[in-house]
Amino acid sequence: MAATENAKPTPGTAAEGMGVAKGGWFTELSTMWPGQGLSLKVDEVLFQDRSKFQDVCVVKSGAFGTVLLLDGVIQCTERDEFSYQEMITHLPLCALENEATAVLVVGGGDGGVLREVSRHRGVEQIHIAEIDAMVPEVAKKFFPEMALGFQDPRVRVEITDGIKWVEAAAEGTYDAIIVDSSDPVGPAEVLFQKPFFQAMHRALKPGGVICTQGESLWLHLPIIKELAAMCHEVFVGGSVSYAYTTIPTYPSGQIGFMICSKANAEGPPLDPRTPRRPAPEAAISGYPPLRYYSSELHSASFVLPAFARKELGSSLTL
Ligand code: SPD
Repeated sequence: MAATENAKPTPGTAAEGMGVAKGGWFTELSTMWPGQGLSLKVDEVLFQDRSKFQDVCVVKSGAFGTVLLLDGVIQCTERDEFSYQEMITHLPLCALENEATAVLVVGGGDGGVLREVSRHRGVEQIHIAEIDAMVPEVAKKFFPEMALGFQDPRVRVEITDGIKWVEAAAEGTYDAIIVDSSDPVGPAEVLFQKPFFQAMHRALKPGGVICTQGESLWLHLPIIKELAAMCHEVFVGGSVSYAYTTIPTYPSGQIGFMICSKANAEGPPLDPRTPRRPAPEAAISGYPPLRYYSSELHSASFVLPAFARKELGSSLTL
């Protein structure tokens, strides 16, 4: 037997999780949630390859349908993706004082956030900056209901580094920037750092809003605390807030969003807790209905449990 066949992957890494998939079960292991791991029974591995940036894998699970894994971490499943994609999109877009016309999605290569942005009929330009060309290709093939957004003629796809795209954008280009990233290990690490947030702040119109993947209150409070403090420094005169959604296949069944708005000389900072318009169009031909977001849930999603409010309160403006 070759030495490599005996070699065990390092415990707690993506490689270990993928090894388990071969035995019929996949367990999602990561140093970001040590000592725990969601397990899914895998009926079939539909796709597995290494892109320039990461391991890309699609499996079929009886419990959650088709599942996209990047570096062994669950990005979305057919059964519950709508919770995350609807909330990360409609929280910022329905909160804006004036309806958005120009929206940027950073990451989001699976197309789910694009699908949700495209429900907003007033948006004229939807840009997406995704670093990994393999992700949209795989999404179009294995997640047709999620990749619907790519068909919208308002969408311009750029396979590029999101930071470079944002840095190159003219000041005040976007009404909203949605950062649909993976976790801050690997290619997405820079998307949680101050230079990127400063660049987003610059690229926003006055009164504009960002909404970024903000990890789990149960697992990542120190990371979120640091992120909120950094946002407080960057979005001076604007607002910094945090909301969350429930989703069974993300670690601890919950994921949050950092929502910050840029100061607006014409009025007080945006309070994103109050939706300014009704939920977007749900009945678009060929689209699934809205299945999670509602105006009531919008406001409720900003109400944090006491332990989280205690830790984050000094950095959040709302
Ligand atoms: N722990 C995984 C967090 C993944 C967040 N991004 C998912 C991309 C879905 N469009």
